Amino acid sequence: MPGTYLLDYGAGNVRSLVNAVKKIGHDITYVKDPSDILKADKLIFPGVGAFGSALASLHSKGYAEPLKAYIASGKPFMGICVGMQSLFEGSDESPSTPGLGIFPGRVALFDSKTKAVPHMGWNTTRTLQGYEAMLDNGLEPGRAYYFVHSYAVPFSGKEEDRRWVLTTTQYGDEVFVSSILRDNVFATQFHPEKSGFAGLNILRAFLDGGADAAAKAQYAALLAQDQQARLTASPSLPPPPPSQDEFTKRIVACLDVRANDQGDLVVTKGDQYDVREQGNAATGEKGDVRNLGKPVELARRYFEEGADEVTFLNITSFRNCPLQDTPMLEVLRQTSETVFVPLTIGGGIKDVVDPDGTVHPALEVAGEYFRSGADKVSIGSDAVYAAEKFYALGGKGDGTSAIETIAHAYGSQAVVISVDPKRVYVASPSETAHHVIEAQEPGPNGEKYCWYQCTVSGGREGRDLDVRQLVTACEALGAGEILLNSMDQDGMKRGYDLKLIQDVKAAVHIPVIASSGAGAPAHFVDAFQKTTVEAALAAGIFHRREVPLESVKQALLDHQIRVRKPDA
Ligand code: 1PR
Repeated sequence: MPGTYLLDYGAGNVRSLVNAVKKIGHDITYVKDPSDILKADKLIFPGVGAFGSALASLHSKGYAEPLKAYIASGKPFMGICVGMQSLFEGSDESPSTPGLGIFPGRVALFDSKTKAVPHMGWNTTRTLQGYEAMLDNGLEPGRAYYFVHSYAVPFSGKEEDRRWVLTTTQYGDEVFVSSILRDNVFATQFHPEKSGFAGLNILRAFLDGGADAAAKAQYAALLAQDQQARLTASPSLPPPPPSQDEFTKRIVACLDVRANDQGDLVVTKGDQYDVREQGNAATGEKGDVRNLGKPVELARRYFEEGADEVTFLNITSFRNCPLQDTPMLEVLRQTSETVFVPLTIGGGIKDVVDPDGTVHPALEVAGEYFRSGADKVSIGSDAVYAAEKFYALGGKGDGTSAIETIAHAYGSQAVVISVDPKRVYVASPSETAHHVIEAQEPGPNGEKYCWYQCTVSGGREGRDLDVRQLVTACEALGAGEILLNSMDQDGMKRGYDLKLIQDVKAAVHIPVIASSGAGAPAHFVDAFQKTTVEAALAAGIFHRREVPLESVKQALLDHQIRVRKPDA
């Protein structure tokens, strides 16, 4: 059957892409057999995961040769992320695996000495082929798109490369190829399906065979206004405009989810992890679980209000939860129909045991979540146990932890570590063997120092492991990002624990999300001005509509902190 086909080799979240295509009114069929590839009128190859496993799957499923033949036939092709990288000659990620070799050059690892790697977040693009080519493919100058990758094709700056490099992007001190366009082949390093409405425009242009009238009118307006636009639109391929790092800070909306006493799944929010209403002080009885809304509806609201990412934490999943009963799978499926920014799911990413004794390894659990629409999984308790084992083995993994198995199969960028630390105050650093810092606030007895104890089971149990030990072990095991909570600041609206955040930032090269304690836009400004954190998360103030997301972004823009502008 002719039509648009999706080349999926089972390496991650393609549900979002399918949902994005449906959202803009098109159908898409999965390639099930190599012969389907040549039947397609249009083909999308959304590579997820690692270069080596993507190429190995293409070959083992017999897709590689039909894919090359399809591209040679001149029919429209769109590659995304590893789907773009696969078109090159090879990648440092898997040096012995040849790429398809349709474009010259190799994919290389970003340098993490000067910036966090993966490059995870929103960044803009600069065109080399002119605004018209950009707009024809649904890209808009100045718009930010969502990237998540550790490897990229460096931009050589050679004159001939400009004939296939549609846009470049700068991350820190490196300029790389962020989209390519030559004849029927269009591919992006970023994820259009995760880039909000701006990304949907790209998919629409590909599926409709060009930009719509509104985009063309915008192009004409740009040309009229902008000298630079006139230059870059010239067919003589002038030098690209000077590149600039326009990577933005991310604002993450977090939804803590659990069943209330009536058995309904609700978004809740605690103060210092206590999610129940004040009960009866006389009897000491606790109140109900706080109910701040429905997960799918709230996630959609945050997407529409401009959240750069949405995170769900299933906060009671330390109680064993049989895989098929996991209500979060359905929450994700429904959310991914309306939310087109990255979705993270946390809680219960570990080996789970069904009532009949069947064990589902963490990798299988994570796979269910990815197939249901998650882009990243967040690991809490199990990461603490993995770090303890890492040190027991003398500072190495044994390949069996959830972090290692999931990162190996889906890539480090898909593995977030959710840290639930609690301050332990000490009068002097010599009182403990743990890594001590000067406390942001003095302890109850005037102690000036503290260490941060890792906890498991939603903060119910403290372990003999400090946060620095945890994050460095998890990074070594393959984690791609840290979600750094604070049990002391959670829900208190006094601002983030900036000392803790900068201490963790200094210990790792992967991105860190500041979490817990945001009470006002100024707290986000502090997080980005006083630490080098990549993202800041909040929950309570957004759920209660005390601080609109828009005012957080405006406050950051007012302080010259780059953020993604509201999307529509
Ligand atoms: O251990 O892998 O099953 O994961 C459990 C997950 O559930 C962990 O990510 C853990 O952080 C989370 N969790 C468990 N219990 C609670 C609780 O609150 N009782 N929530 C909990 C943690 C922290 C936040 C919160 C920020 C921002 N919530 O992520 O959203 O502190 O809040 P604020 O802006 O209102 O201050 P596993």
